[in-house]
Amino acid sequence: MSAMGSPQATGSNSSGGRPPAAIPHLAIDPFSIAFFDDPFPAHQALRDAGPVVYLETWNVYGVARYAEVHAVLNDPATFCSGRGVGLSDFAKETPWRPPSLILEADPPAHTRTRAVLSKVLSPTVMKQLRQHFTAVADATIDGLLARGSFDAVVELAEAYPLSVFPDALGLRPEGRQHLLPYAGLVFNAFGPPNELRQSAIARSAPHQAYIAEQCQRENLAPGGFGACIHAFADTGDITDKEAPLLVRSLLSAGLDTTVYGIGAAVYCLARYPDQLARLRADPTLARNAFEEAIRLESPVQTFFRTTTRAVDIGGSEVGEGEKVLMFLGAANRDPRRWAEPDSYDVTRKTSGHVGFGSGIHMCVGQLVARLEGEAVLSAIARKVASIAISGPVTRRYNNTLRGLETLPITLTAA
Ligand code: 8QM
Repeated sequence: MSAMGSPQATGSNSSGGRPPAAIPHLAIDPFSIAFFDDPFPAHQALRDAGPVVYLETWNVYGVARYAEVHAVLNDPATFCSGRGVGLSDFAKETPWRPPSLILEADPPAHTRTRAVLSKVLSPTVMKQLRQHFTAVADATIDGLLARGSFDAVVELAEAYPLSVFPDALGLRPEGRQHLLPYAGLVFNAFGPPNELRQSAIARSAPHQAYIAEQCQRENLAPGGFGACIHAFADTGDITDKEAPLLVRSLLSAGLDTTVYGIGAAVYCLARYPDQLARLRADPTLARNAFEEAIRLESPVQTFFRTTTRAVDIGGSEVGEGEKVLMFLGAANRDPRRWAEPDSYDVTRKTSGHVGFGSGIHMCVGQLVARLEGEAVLSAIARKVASIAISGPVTRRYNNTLRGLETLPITLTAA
């Protein structure tokens, strides 16, 4: 890595005249159950091995330090998305579904679709949703306080986004049971052809059929995100063919991510009662408390890029057409960047975390995610006195998403 922290084109001076450094080869499989169960020692090994590593299990490069992850995210011309952001290289393999017009696209095509989704999910639109999202969060927490003990994954982390996001999108009520399985499939499919990916794809047909149908204009209620996307086909910003695929992006990325984000935040508050106390003392910390949970747990753990040319990373050359795995979760806990990286601190300066990515592809739905997270944590701050873990916590395994299968908790009212 150069002093400026940005990957350099190879050629003269690319490594200051020094010979290229050997790239450490590691046997770590970041898509194995053992890794998912406890990724943190492996994250440290990946960061400490060097600025770039080679992962022998899948024949890809990896970056796990904050500086390199940030640099790769912010050089989309060298580290492209158009060949896929999973392990599969779309230049060599047929994608499992038609590529996303935003996630798996590069400028200039990406710039146009991104502009449309930015307008659909703009601050103005969030203002219109805030009152409803807040009221539903308050009612959800009131209902859970009345129950006392429940599974926070199903009854809160899944229930709340399911009660606001599909309606905001304009989906009909029937068939919504396909939404979470479809998203689980999308995130497993970014991974290698392991059991998680292969079994998800094998079971995918009914979920894919449901999603394709709901993306059609006639199935999206007026005033929702979906209808709003289709309206941009009338103004010529996108074509009639592109609109359904952009709706598909919201159905792929808009629900499970916030489920895992809210789950992460509740899990943090349950494990750090002192931080719940600080949040209760100042409920305006809700938005930052959610952001800090995104940093600490990094619901989206990894993404790939593909090199468009030979490039110097940290003094080592990586050739053209190579997959580079970015460990967002490891970067978000890199002690080179963060003080007390493994602690949950609701007053931490979280800006610069890469849990939503960084650069031109940074989460286009981040305002919706933050609105949901803030609404839930604000309701907890105002209404909940304590959160106790009251049963066995189990992990859910996914090639890209980090989160829990079950989180039994008991709430007491303020
Ligand atoms: C992940 O389909 C898509 O456009 C899409 C799918 C998944 C994501 C983003 C976009 C990053 C949240």
